[in-house]
Amino acid sequence: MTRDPAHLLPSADPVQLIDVEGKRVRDDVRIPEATDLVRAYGALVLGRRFNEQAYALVRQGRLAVYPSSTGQEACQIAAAHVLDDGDWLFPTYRDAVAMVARGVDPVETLTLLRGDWHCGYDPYRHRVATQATPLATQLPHAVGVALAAKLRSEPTVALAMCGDGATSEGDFAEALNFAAVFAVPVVFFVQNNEYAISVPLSRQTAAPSLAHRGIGFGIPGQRVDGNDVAALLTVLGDAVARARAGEGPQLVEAHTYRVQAHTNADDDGRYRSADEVSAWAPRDPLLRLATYLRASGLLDDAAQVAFDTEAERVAAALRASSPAAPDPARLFAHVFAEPTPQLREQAALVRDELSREVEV
Ligand SMILES: Cc1ncc(C[n+]2csc(CCOP(=O)(O)OP(=O)(O)O)c2C)c(N)n1
Repeated sequence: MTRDPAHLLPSADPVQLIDVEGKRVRDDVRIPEATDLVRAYGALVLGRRFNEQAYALVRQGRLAVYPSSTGQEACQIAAAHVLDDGDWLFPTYRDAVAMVARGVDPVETLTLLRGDWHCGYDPYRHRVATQATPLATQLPHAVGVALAAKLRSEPTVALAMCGDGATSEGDFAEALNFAAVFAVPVVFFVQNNEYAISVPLSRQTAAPSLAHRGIGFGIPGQRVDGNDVAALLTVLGDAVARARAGEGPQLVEAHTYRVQAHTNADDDGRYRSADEVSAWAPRDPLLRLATYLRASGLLDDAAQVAFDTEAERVAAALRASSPAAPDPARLFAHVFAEPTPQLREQAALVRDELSREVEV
């Protein structure tokens, strides 16, 4: 084993292949095939519409909460598109669009965010783990799946998503260390969107970048422009290929920005300026890919209409769905085989509370 850390060092700047004006840069790095870029663009259009519709459902009181990935859709699409069918995706609460891009039914995707006690879909069908709300807890789970794949000599890669704030959790350090020591095929994909609710990145780390944090674990780090889906497909795709080839865990940090508030329950005006937010508008992931594809003759009005129509079909399906309201009493049903006295007491309190509710 080499002790020279040079090969673990991330690039000084995030890798970018299509700049904010939609122009190709960096001839030395492979750009994805045209068909992959067009497919990614269609998924971006759908992802943006999904985010808008889910946010609207919250305002109508039909969804409990929605942590939007508006502005981060390139990360979402790339995370899904770089995986093979047999791989596993481990998403967080913010990664509904990645799950949809992986094939999970859009209506089922929102089950957790409606406040139900289950995730709403079969995790084994599309190999998408349940969305993790406790920060970073999905990372050791992904390492476990990757270790199992290695022990069984299966070609499976686990891709685990997390935010910049989650990198301060103990689970992040434990997952990276275990993964590196046992050289398992896992890719840790950090969407650095600059904020953990109101806490800025400067309060999470003093490292040169989050990708640099891999060095201490013996994991190579990569930095990529998180609003450039072409760069993401290449960098993340290469990381998945290396993990699959037996080169051990990989850490990829995507530099992006959370354009909307943390959730509908957050007032972001209290901790950041409107100018800071609007400065990210020209870096929008859809805008620059559309400009690039149009200039390259890969996207015309007819193709755009087809993508928009598909996005509207999914938005209409979300609006039309009216799943039964979750029964709060079921919250207690699957915690332990034998409920503890405390749980029984809490369940009784909820039952009592519900019995007092009067129709208005
Ligand atoms: C273990 C744990 N501690 C605290 C929280 C409360 N919490 C929810 S989201 C969040 C911020 C996470 O920020 P980040 O990891 O950057 O992801 P982002 O929300 O920006 O996608 C916090 C502190 C939680 N869900 N889990």
